Amino acid sequence: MKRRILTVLVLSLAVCCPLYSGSADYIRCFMVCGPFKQTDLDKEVVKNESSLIPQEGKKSAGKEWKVVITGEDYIDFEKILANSDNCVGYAYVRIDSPDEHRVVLHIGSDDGVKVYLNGETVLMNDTPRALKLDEDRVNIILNRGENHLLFKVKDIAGGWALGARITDSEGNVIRNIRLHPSYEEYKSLLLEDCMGRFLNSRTGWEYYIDKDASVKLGDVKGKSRNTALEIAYEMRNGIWLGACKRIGADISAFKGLRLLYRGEGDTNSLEIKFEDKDGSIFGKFIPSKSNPTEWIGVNLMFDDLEYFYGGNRDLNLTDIKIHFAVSRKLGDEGGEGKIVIDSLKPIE
Ligand SMILES: [Ca+2]
Ligand SMILES: [Ca+2]
Ligand SMILES: [Ca+2]
Repeated sequence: MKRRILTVLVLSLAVCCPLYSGSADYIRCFMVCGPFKQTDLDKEVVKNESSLIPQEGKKSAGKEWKVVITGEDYIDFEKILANSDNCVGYAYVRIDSPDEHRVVLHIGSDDGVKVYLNGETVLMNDTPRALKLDEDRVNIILNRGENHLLFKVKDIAGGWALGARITDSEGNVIRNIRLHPSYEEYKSLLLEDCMGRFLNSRTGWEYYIDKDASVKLGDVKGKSRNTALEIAYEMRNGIWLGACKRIGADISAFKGLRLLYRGEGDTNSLEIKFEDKDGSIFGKFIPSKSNPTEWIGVNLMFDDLEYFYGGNRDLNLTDIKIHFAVSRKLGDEGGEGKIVIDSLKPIE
């Protein structure tokens, strides 16, 4: 997969971050461009806009096309383009169809929307409105081969969003068409973003400590000046301590997570543990210490994790907690130390 991370934006959910749990197949990945100061949907922002075939990283009217992926049923232009009013933005997706297909395009938008398919206007609804999924339904014909679907969405004030999906005339999902860019291609970026928020938010953590040990989570600079999670601990008379949190994402589509970390202080054992809903705990021991300036990458392959205890012998990856625990094993020093978790990135 070709990934240009810098030009890819990831839309996120406020609290939790299921990769996707919607029931219908809303289009979750688009190429977008904007905002443009314009409120007349019939006025072209880009010359011959009806026939636009954008390319990621290329510009139209001075603004770059970016791939966005969303875990929700719609894209929120206020988040991905700008917190803006009296403007328009484009969203594009290519549809590859094996045959000519009569299908139904369902659209919800905030506010008005104009839709072009293969250069023709298939919908114009210039209404100030809140997002209501499937509010507009349009019968369209997909050509055999590539089809270019372009949405021009206008915002007068407040929210600015688009939700769209394609079904047959009975409302069933059509399985034999392919979308580009696609959720499948970019889903690892959605999980990457989710893991970033998992590490960088201080809410939702549970702590466990032995005797008078202590553990404190904080923010420090990571390897690429990102925010990283710092785990500062004092073992005192205890032999273990840790913190854990639900990641709130289904990670079963991935093979593992790549951990990037460094550690300083006394020598102990760092345990990365995965706990599923029935309490099965699988994990891996790694050193708590590194050369202070050195970042260590560890591939946590789900199939290679050791069964520790609890639950059944299966690790169900659809809803897990991740634990960071430090323990004083035989030969370890106890004492104190700091561990910085830079990132946990999906391995496909
Ligand atoms: Ca707005
Ligand atoms: Ca609006
Ligand atoms: Ca289990």
